Amino acid sequence: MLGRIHRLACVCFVLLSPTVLLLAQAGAGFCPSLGTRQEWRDLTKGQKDQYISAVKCLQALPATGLVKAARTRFDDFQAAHINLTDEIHLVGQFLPWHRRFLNVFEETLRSECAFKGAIPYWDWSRDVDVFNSINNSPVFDPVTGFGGNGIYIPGYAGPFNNLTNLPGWVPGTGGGCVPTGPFASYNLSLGPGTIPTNHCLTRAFNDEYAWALSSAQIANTTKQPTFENFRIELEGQPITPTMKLHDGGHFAVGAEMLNTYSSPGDPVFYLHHANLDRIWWIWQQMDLPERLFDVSGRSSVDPPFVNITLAFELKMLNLAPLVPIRDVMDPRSQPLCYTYI
Ligand SMILES: [Cu+2]
Repeated sequence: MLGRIHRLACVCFVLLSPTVLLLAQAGAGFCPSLGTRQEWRDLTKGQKDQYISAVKCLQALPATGLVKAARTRFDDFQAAHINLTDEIHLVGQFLPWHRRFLNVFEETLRSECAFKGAIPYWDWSRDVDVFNSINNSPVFDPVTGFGGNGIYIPGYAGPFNNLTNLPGWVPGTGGGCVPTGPFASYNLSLGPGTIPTNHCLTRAFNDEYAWALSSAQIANTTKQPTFENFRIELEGQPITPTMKLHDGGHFAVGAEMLNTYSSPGDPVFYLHHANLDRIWWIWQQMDLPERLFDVSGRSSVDPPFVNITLAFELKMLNLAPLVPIRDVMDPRSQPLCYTYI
């Protein structure tokens, strides 16, 4: 019945709203219901437990063989990201690819781990606007969150000891294994970078980068007039001279999260990227007729590249079938079917 009302409402809106007309033109699939993605601290204790349990379930299921060194289904996702890293960052498909990646992760939590909810997001601005720090974030609560900082290693400069080369580098506070929370005992098999090693989950909180995650920085991002300006402003270095929302989050958490290739080894990766995806959706909704299907940007970092279009296909390797960017432009349509509150 609900579906029918929705469908009827759509028929009316086709006459009235250019947005729905665009949807109709794209042939976007109708969603019987929408998942609700919420900020971590707005979840109930029960919802938090359910999400953590589902991720732990994925970490207990065997890998499907994309990469030999991957041990679990959770590692399969990290493996796909590692293998595709050079094709999906600093390019036009950066946001669409990560939107689809989270969608497949969310669907896998549901289909293989009986998860009933949606991926939560981490709105860092709620931490840094108040504390200028991510240290006290409920996301990193040792009991109801993802565990906290890594154990302090004096002089820590990353797994390859090369972070001191980065512009504006200041030493972080942790660097070692995360001793608290639900992932303290998880044994990662992939990373750092493209190297497979057995290691614990590491973090190195760095509040020197907290400023990059403020609501003022979000506003700087959402005020961009075109997708081209928006995606560059959001993704950050090395295309921009200073840190932006995407790299700011990776730097502020540090260690596992700081590695472009292997960062999905930290379960917080998915919450960080859900927030970036939410900000993209906020930006789209500010002018839906213009922005719902607005994509652009080079297709690869190195030439020869083309300008991506809606027909550009997003690879998920053995995680999921190829889909064109067109199919991930509207979170309210198949295969995505979610909304943010
Ligand atoms: Cu990525």
